[in-house]
Amino acid sequence: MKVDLNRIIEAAEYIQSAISGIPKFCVVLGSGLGGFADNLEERVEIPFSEIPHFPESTVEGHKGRLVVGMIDNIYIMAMQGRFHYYEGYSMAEVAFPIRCLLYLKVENLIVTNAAGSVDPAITPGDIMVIRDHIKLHGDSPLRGVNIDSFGPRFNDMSDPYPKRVRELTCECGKELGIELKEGVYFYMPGPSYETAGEIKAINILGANAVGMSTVPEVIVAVHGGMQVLGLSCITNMGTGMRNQVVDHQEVIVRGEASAAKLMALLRLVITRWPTL
Ligand code: 6GU
Repeated sequence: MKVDLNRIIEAAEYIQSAISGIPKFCVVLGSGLGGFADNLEERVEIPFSEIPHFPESTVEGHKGRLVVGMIDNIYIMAMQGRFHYYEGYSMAEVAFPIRCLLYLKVENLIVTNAAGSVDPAITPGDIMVIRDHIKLHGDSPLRGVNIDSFGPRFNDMSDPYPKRVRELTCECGKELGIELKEGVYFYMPGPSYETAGEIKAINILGANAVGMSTVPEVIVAVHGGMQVLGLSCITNMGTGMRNQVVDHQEVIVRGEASAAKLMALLRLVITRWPTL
């Protein structure tokens, strides 16, 4: 599917017609983290399949719907499931939901994911606040005709995960007794997990964790001026960092295990955000 402004508008208007008002946040929930949306009050659920032009999520552990509702009296949207490049979608399709959020004027984006560690100091069960990302893969969700109403052709990426948001998150972590790591997320298109050589290279290049999501969405969000927070649930060590292979089932189970921590953190971050 070609992503153009008309399709974005049609999808966004459908979403708008199904909800009441504009959510203050969208939280994108990664593998094993979908449970967060079940805690929303006065929930409205919109399956991706109902939304015009929305791709459909195909991975195990991803539900494929938008959930809108209240958390501590704040109106938010959660994306249960997301799209990945390895499913065969273009980068622009992967980021299509974020374009819809921009059109709806949702101002804040929290992206979560399951990621592998390439840093011995970051271990399974840790939550890593994303300080920055690296994407050397040549494709971009912004490739093609620029939609000037969202942002400039050559957009700034000097501060995609603003420091004030990261600091707020770390304060919330301290208050909850949740230890947070901070680091750089390296994007890999997948679907294969990395070789041991790739994991070593990714570490040398300055990253702390690696995963197959988040960055396409963040690029589009930053292009459109959203304020972004990225959180990685570390589910496993990268290939070659221990004598066990990376297994998708483990990624799902570990994601669920750190989900409780992440949900408590998300909730507090969302309620504290207004004071930014
Ligand atoms: Cl080790 N690599 C990638 N690319 N994605 C992951 C992962 C590793 N662990 C969880 N997701």
